[in-house]
Amino acid sequence: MEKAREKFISKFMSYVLRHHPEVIGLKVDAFGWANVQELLEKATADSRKFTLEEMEYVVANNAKQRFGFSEDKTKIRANQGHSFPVNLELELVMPPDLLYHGTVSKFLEAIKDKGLKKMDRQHVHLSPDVETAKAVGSRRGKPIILKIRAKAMHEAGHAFYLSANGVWLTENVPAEFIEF
Ligand code: HQG
Repeated sequence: MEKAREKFISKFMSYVLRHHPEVIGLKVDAFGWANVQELLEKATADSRKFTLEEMEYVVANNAKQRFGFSEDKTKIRANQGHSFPVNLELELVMPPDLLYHGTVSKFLEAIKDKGLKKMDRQHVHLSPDVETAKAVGSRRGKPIILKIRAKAMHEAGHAFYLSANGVWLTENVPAEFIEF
């Protein structure tokens, strides 16, 4: 598939499955699942027609593994990144000693003051390695990498989850656990 086409489908699916299913009248259940046929039909009605084969290609080849099918492949959902409340049936997992967060300098003062907040999402997103955190921060400018003392947070009672695509999620990161 052409890269531009893949990106268009991935962006569209991210938008409706994570943020605004209502803009195309798509139903998403409490677990984040949408019916595959309904998504294809509603996308077509919105002049954004793509095929099941194209959807399958995007799900399989997405670099960040943003989407997943249900076992019987009748349903699809985003693996993380939602802005509306959704039960992803995430398992509590013990984090490694350190995790990383990529951000930009203009947020540093607020982060030093209030810690990392989930902002418009359902969790704070943390990366398992510096490279990934750099890529996340670069979306907004020159990346600044914060080291998160994840194990110490866990010992202090903070819950950590690992999404199906390898993103570490937690409710908030108090500033005392951040190395600036
Ligand atoms: C910042 C992408 C001020 C935070 C990526 C970040 C990731 C604060 C921004 C995923 C703050 C929120 C998530 C505070 C945090 N004051 N700013 N107290 N606490 N911030 O996009 O982590 O392509 O919601 O540093 O690759 O950047 O969508 O979070 O800059 O995995 O699949 O507020 O999104 O994945 O931004 O990115 P976001 P994020 P996808």
